[in-house]
Amino acid sequence: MQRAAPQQFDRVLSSMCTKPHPAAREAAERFLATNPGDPATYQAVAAQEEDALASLGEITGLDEPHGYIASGGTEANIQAIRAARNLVRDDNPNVVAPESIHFSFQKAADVLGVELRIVPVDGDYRADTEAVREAVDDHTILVAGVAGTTEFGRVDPIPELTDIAHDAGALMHVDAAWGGFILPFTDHEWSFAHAPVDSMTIDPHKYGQAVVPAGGLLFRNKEVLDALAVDTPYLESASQASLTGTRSGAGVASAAAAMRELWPDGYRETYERQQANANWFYNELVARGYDAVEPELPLVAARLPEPEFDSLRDLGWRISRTASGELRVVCMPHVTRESLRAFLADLDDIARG
Ligand code: 0PR
Repeated sequence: MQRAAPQQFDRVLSSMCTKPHPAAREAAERFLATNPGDPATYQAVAAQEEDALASLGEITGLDEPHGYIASGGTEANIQAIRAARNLVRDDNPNVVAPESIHFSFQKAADVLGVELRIVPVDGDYRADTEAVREAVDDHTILVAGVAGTTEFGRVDPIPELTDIAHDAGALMHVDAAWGGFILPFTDHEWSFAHAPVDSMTIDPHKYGQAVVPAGGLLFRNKEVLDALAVDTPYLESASQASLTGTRSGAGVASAAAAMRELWPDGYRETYERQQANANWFYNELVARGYDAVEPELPLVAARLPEPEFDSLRDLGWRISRTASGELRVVCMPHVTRESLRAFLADLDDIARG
């Protein structure tokens, strides 16, 4: 029987997934048949999950982290809103978020029956705090900010947004699904250490270099996590807070292994290398006359004419565009300087005609 070729990563420039760390891959394989959804039966993987949560707590400045390893950022975001909804119990709840919010919020609003109030971003693609302040009201259950936006890699003013949320009696959620393993090495104010944020999404299967699926959901207070729990009468453990029932033990064990291996030095080195790659790539694009957005995190967006974009895709480059049409290049751990050079060489050939 012929086996399908595995993903070749050298031309993948738009994904937020990457090659897992070898230790993560090995741990995943060992835990393939375990189910952290039944921790009393699968005790070894339950211990791995504790370990992963402790690491996530260190990374995000949370001394006593409550939460779990989810299937990804989508589940984590849905669950953060669900927890707020269950806790606050408003008859007409709304969630306020900047337009840079990931599309998983649309799904969350739809499944949970809450109104999603999208507000504009400022000239630098960050949540406009005045617009957020105007949008919140007595029915706001949660305000969300993004720490590392999907399209431009921007960080919202999290401390200010947290004040606005709490003044309105709402919870504050930070979506650091992509940025969470990068931001500890920057000056940004994004974490539990910088503001009394209530919940956070931070995905080991993105910059954390775990295998898919491994998302992270964290809560400052146990009470908020408990708002998600349902009774599990025939299991030995009494309740379950996750959205899915059976979960991937491979994802959980790989997340724990990746963080044991890489936090903090490995992640710091990756960040420094990839930020340098992003800055270099940005300068190269600007030198060629392209209108590019200065990278704050390792993600470069630039205006590229449609024919160039299409030709690059035809050459096998895996690239994507923002909603407003810019090329997005996400400098994930697998993206090398060599590969960016090859991309620019192809772009130059195409532009020359
Ligand atoms: N929050 C943020 C800020 C994200 O960027 C994403 C995904 C999510 C939440 C949702 O995470 P999950 O996809 O784990 O549920 N951002 C990427 C995107 O939409 C996801 C992605 C990943 C897309 C790999 C393509 C790809 O090859 O662009």
